[in-house]
Amino acid sequence: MSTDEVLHVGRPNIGDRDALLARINDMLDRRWLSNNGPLVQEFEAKIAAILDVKYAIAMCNATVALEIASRAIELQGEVILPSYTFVATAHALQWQGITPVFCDVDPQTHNIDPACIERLITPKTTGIVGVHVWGRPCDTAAIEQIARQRGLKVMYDSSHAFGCSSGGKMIGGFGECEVFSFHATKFVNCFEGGVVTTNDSQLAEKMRLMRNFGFEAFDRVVYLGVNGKMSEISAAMGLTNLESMQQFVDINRRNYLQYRKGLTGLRGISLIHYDDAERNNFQYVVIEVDPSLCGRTRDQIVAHLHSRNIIARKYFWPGCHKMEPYRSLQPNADLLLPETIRVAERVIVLPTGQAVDLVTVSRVCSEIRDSLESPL
Ligand code: T4K
Repeated sequence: MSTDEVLHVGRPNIGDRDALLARINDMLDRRWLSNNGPLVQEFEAKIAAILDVKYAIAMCNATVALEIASRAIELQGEVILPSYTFVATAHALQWQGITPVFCDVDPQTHNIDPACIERLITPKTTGIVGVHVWGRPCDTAAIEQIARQRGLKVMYDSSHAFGCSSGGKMIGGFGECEVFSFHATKFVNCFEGGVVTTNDSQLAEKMRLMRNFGFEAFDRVVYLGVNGKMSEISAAMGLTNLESMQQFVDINRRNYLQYRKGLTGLRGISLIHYDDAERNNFQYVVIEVDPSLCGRTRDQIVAHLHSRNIIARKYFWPGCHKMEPYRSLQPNADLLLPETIRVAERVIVLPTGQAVDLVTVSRVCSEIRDSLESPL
């Protein structure tokens, strides 16, 4: 890749084009473009098999899937979630009148800290939404134990965690349900798409109805519903990408290992670790900057990279609690989120995926080294 070309985080992986185009041709011949078509059903069956869950319900994106899932499990009042997540996790709750209550994270894992959950529980709390940030699993055992003791519902935003495991079990079967994103930037994508997984047949049926306006049959509506359906062309892309899923993981892992080599020895720069005992998708290459050790702030390094056309990202700075409407509604949330603030000020997400080769990874690493060595 030339240094003039802009290098983004989140360039989509593209599977076998001929297979995709063949599926699209068949779809056009069938004249069945949406509304639970055969490609969506095939995609759902494949996701359920990969994740070893009974039910997978495909939706138009993960944000709408989170909204439908949280309504289906009857979350209301206050719900505890991390502030250190993409803002969609909080918006999905707030959008339907639920108050997101922001919980601090464990600085080692970047995931919601179960030790901080209990002190946020009030009589209005109805549930907990864990987020498997970067695909690294939440402490599901601790979260679900708190939930059981306090009579709360649990669901997971597993947008980052497709193909990842927790304690050897695929993420997808924890809590009441889990929500995956298949957005263009995810390592398996449907252009836009989301899937909710669950082992609860009644919940699955309820969500199927809710994603289709609540229609149970022609002219018969049994729930308040919305249009959350996945289109056939999205499922065509998803099915095609699933066929290359292992190849995408291998590329991500190869890039991750090359980053590890290239960043070794850089004081104050640490690459987050993925547990070799688990299945990982390696779709996020995440470094943490310790300014006291490397003499540069995270923002100085990001500015250097951007000046070199490497559009590294500061996910999930500044934390949901600092974004509207939460910033105005909960101006003192900061006080309970010291680790969130620290992590959000240190993280840089680097480019990876099929569009990034080893030479490019080495270039990004040497630009990071230059940013530490160049005069301020
Ligand atoms: N929960 C969590 C924990 C999530 O991370 C997300 C999404 C959701 C929920 C919601 O899932 P969805 O409703 O989207 O299914 C991006 C993605 O848009 C977002 O899906 C993702 N998380 C988040 C982590 O990253 P932004 O605001 O950074 O998007 P944007 O437009 O800056 O795109 C990122 C980069 O990707 C661009 O710099 C260029 C590149 N790109 C993007 C697209 C769409 C391409 O090269 N080609 C493309 O087609 O949020």
